Amino acid sequence: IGGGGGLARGLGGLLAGGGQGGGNLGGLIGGLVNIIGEVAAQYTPQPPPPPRSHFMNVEAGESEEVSQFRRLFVQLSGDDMEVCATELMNILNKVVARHKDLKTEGFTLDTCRSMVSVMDSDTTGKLDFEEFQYLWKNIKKWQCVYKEYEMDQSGTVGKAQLPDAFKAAGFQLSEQLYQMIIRRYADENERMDFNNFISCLVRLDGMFRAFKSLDQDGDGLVNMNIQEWLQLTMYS
Ligand SMILES: [Ca+2]
Ligand SMILES: [Ca+2]
Repeated sequence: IGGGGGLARGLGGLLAGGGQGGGNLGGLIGGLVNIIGEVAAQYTPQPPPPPRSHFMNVEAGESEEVSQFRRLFVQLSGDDMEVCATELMNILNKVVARHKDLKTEGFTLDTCRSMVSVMDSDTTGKLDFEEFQYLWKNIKKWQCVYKEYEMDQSGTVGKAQLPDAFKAAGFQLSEQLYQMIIRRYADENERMDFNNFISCLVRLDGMFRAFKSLDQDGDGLVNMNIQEWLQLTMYS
């Protein structure tokens, strides 16, 4: 988008400038502007730069923390430079295997497919660097919240801690919603382990962002048809 949009704006500016300056010189400049206009109309924008060169460009000006994370991303994402659900599952399960303090049965492929679809803003079916970075930052943040709120011996977050834990994670929900979340994400003792806690928050965050992007005037209401509703709910 960046290349095409920038170019279009650049040409737009050039044409507008020529037109204004053409007042005195009349037809000559007018003719020139028309030619530029024709050239612009025929111009086919080049395809966006390949991921690798984009990747090198960004690397030049970024902090050590980001470039470290980028090196990690390169290792994790493989040749396609994108993280698919299986790759995400392997990464997350490696991480939790190293953190024995996080009570979890591990991340399933289905959970990871859901996380990828919720995070996949450009609908490529996989996570690029930006999408993955956003997800990873959140997981890191929510891992700290989880550690803070799993208070008893079980190492899980219970129904009683859920409102405070979610508030610390950035969400304030109604009592009814907490009930629903417990029903969907907790075990029969109404406790959430780490993978359920994270997948719930990833989805909640994604759904909040989806709503906000649809609610452009910010009045808290969205208008959608069945097609849009299904696109939103079936790819999540
Ligand atoms: Ca990959
Ligand atoms: Ca994507």
